Amino acid sequence: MIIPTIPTPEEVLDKGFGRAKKAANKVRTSKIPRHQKSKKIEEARIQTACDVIKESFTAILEKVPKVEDMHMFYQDYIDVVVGVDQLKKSLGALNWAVELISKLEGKYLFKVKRTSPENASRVRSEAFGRISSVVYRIEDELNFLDFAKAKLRNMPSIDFDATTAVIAGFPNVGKSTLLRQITSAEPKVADYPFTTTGIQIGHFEKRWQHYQIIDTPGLLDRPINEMNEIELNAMVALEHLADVIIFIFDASETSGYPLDSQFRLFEEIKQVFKTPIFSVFNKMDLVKDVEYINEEYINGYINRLEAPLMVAASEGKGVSEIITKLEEFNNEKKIRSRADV
Ligand SMILES: Nc1nc2c(ncn2[C@@H]2O[C@H](COP(=O)(O)OP(=O)(O)OP(=O)(O)O)[C@@H](O)[C@H]2O)c(=O)[nH]1
Ligand SMILES: [Mg+2]
Repeated sequence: MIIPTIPTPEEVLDKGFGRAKKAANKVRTSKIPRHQKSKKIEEARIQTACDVIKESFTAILEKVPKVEDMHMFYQDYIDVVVGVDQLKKSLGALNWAVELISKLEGKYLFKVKRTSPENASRVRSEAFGRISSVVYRIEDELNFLDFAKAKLRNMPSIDFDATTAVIAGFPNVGKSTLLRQITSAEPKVADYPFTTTGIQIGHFEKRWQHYQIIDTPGLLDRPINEMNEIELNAMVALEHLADVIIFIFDASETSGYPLDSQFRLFEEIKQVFKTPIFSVFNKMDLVKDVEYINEEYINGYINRLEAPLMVAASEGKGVSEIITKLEEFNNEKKIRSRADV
């Protein structure tokens, strides 16, 4: 999401009061009769300062896209990353400042008109004091918007027309490795959990059909209300983007998580999202090295699943079978949607 540059209160006021000074100089050198000048100068200063400051805020308000008009994925994404309520509250504060400054502008321009030429500068100084305090009142909100700008700068750009598979599973099971194998995306791969903290997207095309593969952060088998921001990013992608979920098990358990826990997460995801799931047993190359993980042990899990695929993602083994399965899924999806029409 593109949030424009957010100024500090000092920057807003410097700009407003600086431009006001220039406007005053213009009046000072103009041909207005001398006895009217001091009032005209102060009027120009108040008017210009207010206009410039209001414009700083309205420009931001106009540029920030409306969250409620965005796709639900982005709404939830923004909510997880910065909080939609807090974002709206901050924009609301900018609006509040604009309205209050408009009121002060009217009030003090009227005061200058009614006061004596000698008193005009004192009235203007009072106006500037009030304006400054309004701008400082929204300092926290400006800080928050600046933080939101940085956090939302790299919001993932989703292709909502492509057939989308979301890769999910425990941390460290090889999700990003698989994304690298299927697409030309290059997410970071490392031998520790939570390497991936955001959403990574890769694309590929097969028979004129566009596929989008989304790699997500690892999930643990714990309730949603105990999940951290990293895990919630994965949940948001699963909820709003997945036509199909590719659930990766680490069959070797070398990532440190027992198959039992991984299976519980699988069941949970299946229940919560009601989206078709492919189950994939990864790191099969390591299975033979682990003493107790024998055929019988793995079969205990495999028998409970619908035709899981056996792969070794880091070696590229079994990856083409995943792609074929995606193609088949896509063809069925097309047939189903034709039947719906
Ligand atoms: N031996 C073997 N190692 C693998 C395989 N797939 C992935 N790995 C390794 O497992 C580790 C984790 O891989 P990642 O792709 O980063 O795992 P991830 O699921 O994306 O991890 P997070 O992003 O932390 O959730 C890396 O050291 C990979 O090289 C495989 O099939 N066989
Ligand atoms: Mg990863």
